[in-house]
Amino acid sequence: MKVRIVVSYVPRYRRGHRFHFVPPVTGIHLAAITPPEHEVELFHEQVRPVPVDASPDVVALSFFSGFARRAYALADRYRALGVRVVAGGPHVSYWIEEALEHVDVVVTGEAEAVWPSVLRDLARGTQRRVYRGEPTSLAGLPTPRYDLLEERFLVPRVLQATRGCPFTCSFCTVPDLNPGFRVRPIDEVIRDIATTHFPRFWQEKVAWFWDDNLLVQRRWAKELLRELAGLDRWWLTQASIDIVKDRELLDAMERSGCIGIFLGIESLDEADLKSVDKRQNRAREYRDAIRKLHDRGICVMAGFISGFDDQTPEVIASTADRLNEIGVDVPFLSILTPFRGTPLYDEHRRDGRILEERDWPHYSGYGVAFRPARMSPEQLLAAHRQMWNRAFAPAAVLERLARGARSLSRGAMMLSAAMNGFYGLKQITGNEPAAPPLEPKGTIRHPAPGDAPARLSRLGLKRDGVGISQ
Ligand code: B12
Ligand code: SF4
Repeated sequence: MKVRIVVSYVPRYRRGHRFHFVPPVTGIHLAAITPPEHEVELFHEQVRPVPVDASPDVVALSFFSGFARRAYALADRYRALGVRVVAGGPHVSYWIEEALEHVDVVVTGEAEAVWPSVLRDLARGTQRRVYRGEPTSLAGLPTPRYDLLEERFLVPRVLQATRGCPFTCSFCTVPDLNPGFRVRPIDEVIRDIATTHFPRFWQEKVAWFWDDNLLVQRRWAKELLRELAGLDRWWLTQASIDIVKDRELLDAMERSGCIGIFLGIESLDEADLKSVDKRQNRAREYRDAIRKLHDRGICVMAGFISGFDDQTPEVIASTADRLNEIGVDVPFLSILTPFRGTPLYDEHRRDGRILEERDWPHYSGYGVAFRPARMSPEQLLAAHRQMWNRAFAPAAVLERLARGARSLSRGAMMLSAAMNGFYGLKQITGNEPAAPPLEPKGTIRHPAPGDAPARLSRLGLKRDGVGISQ
């Protein structure tokens, strides 16, 4: 069969992006695990329009909640042409019934164990409507199909080396979606990084791990870093802030070419962190933690969330200055979003705080889909935009770059300059995060409170307070 994989996307800025740094790993991974008897093509809607024609036998759609309406519209058009559509990913894993109104087959959870049989059944015309992908071992996974990537992605070597996270932040679907913590065999990760795939030197040089929390298992991580050190690469990933307690790990990160770490800092206030069960963070230790990474020349990218219950519009706007004070090199500023599959969703649903009239575009990370405690949804949106504009104003960007020039390694400085330049340019040209449209909207049928069976319990797993156990 001819399988067209489509990764849906909706621009989240008023005038979209001109540059596209990094692709998702989802599409190239799904293409790699597609059995060879099928012909695969791949489209990232982020960088080029997706053709809607009847040439593929099957369209495989992947999307986040914020892009669901767009993906469904695409699915409807393909189905009108008689093309069968399969959907997977973090949205449909929790919204099966909704997705089945637009697609033929839904794959929930992780695809590895079921994808070949989904395709086999489709080829025979005996497909089921729902396949439940359970977490499996990460050993033996193929190298992502980098050859299928569009050239417009500047840093194409993305990969995943681990899955899952031992923490339980209440706004995050990872503990439920990817339970436990699993690692790939190190030689297979190194194979994916060591092999030559790309035409430009920096594309060979940089490896971007799209992991949930790469460095959790310290022994495995240190061994991986030892191997990486021999490759003369630069690498980046997401990690939890507790890594700074392990000096040996930090040194190994520096030696192995780490140029950037994304930390989910989320808030500068302890009460906010406590309210979302972010127990690994200590606001008073941020400055010191960031200094330890700077001492090794590593660029600190940090996620901040607006919309915690204790926050006021003033607190949110002032965060823009406070994040520079603690030393963050590149801020990523989003709005709290109650995704189904998280404890936050269940709480907000129970307390009647979900804004049911707000459709999926409000779940893109830059919209407000719930009733904040101490301000209106409109005030939260406005405060977030104010913070974003302050954080990427020329003075704030220059302050970060000047500090970076003193503390960051060459690769880390290039990363910081590229990211700050990218967002700074958006700020001065008024290309800020777009406000999601209030109309037209679809209908989200939220389940009755308490009627949101978490994947975790279906899998016979439970949260034990520090992580996930059987
Ligand atoms: C890497 C990552 C990013 C990267 C890359 C984004 C991208 N487009 O891929 C960055 C940092 C840019 C990012 C940004 C955002 N992210 Co993000 N991200 C992740 C993360 C940590 C890993 C995703 C990943 O690549 N995994 C590895 C690949 C191989 O696995 P996978 O994508 O899950 O795909 C597997 C299955 O889902 C399934 N599958 C997926 N699609 C399909 C399709 C078909 C047809 C089939 C059969 C199977 C299938 O099979 C795959 C193999 O098992 C996840 C957490 C997680 N564990 O899912 C969050 C996550 C996906 N992100 C999330 C969010 C909310 C965002 C943001 C909106 C955050 C924000 N506030 O701005 C933005 C959106 C930006 C954008 N442009 O898309 C949410 C999505 C929740 C939801 N219901 O939508 C997640 C789940 C984290 C969370 N908060 O819970 N993110
Ligand atoms: S540390 Fe990050 S990946 Fe882990 S549960 Fe919290 S937000 Fe999710």
